[in-house]
Amino acid sequence: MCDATQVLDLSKPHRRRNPLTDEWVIVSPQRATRPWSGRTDGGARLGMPTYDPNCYLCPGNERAGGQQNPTYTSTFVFDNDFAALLPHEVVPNARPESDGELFVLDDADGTCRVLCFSPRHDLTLAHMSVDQVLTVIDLWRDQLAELGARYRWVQIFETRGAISGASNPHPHGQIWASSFLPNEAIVEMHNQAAYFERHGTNLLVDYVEREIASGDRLVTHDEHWVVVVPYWAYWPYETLVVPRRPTASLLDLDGAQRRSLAETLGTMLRAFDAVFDTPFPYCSGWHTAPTNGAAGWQLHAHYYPPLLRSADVAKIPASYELLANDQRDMTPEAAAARLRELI
Ligand code: H2U
Ligand code: ZN
Repeated sequence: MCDATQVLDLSKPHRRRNPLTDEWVIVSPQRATRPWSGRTDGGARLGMPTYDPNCYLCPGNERAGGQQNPTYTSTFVFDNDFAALLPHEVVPNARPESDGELFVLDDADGTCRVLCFSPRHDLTLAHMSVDQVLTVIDLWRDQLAELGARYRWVQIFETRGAISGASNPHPHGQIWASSFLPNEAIVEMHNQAAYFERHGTNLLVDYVEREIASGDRLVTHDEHWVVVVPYWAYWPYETLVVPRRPTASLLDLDGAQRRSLAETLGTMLRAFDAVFDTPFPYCSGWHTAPTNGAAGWQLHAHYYPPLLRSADVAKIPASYELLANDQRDMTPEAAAARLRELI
């Protein structure tokens, strides 16, 4: 029998709970040394041109649908030519015909857009100036203001790098706005509201102040923003970017918060790139409050970078994870310490 009073040894397998989703992750630090002869992927992009005549996002070029991009000089937005969600103007609202509880149907009303962050094909957010990143933040906010007037959820996101599934290295993100709340939004809304009900404060505001006090999982912070590898991180170098004071939406950011965000994102992204000396791939996006409001909601961005042990070895969700439970090897504390070293 084990001694029930013993303190859990965090260098041995243990589980941590994600309070945003109420899901658990298994942390198995002792496995990080196991041998590896699995998949590798091509890493760095060398000799990238500033303009690529074959890029469908570069200024002046033609897109797959036959549309021509303007010769834009800052940022540029267009409706996705292969949109996953379509607005009711295109697919009229119809009464969903579910067939009992086993065949449930609903419509998928929404708008999808592509956001070009810069006319420069070879740039990344990590290497843009603070003012250039500020124009991207303004673009996110303008889009949220416009689409948020029509849709309940505005998912702003960026997929970077071929390993993460990006179709093009040109610096860009996307927006999928929908009249329905997607799964992640429902779960985070529920858990933040329940915490707010219990404590009268925002879950993530309380959480990041505890992280600043401990320092164990901090990546970078200033008076406005905090970046941490969350206690419950799943991806090897996963981060959470959170404003320190209660802020529900990207639209609530004041000028000082916006400037600090531009600086903070740059600091974090350059540390990412330094981990394996390669442009770090990731899936990332903003969780800004549902546009009709949500109690206790705190604005935040998730960064989910898949790279694990080198520029070309990514974590792939394993069978046990798909069947049973998420699991990671390196501790979140070790990942945060590594990122701090690289700032
Ligand atoms: P990703 O690299 O993040 O997949 O984004 C590229 C998006 O651009 C993708 O959703 C769209 C694709 O549908 N696209 C266009 O809208 N027009 C094009 O000419 C090519 C790609
Ligand atoms: Zn391009």
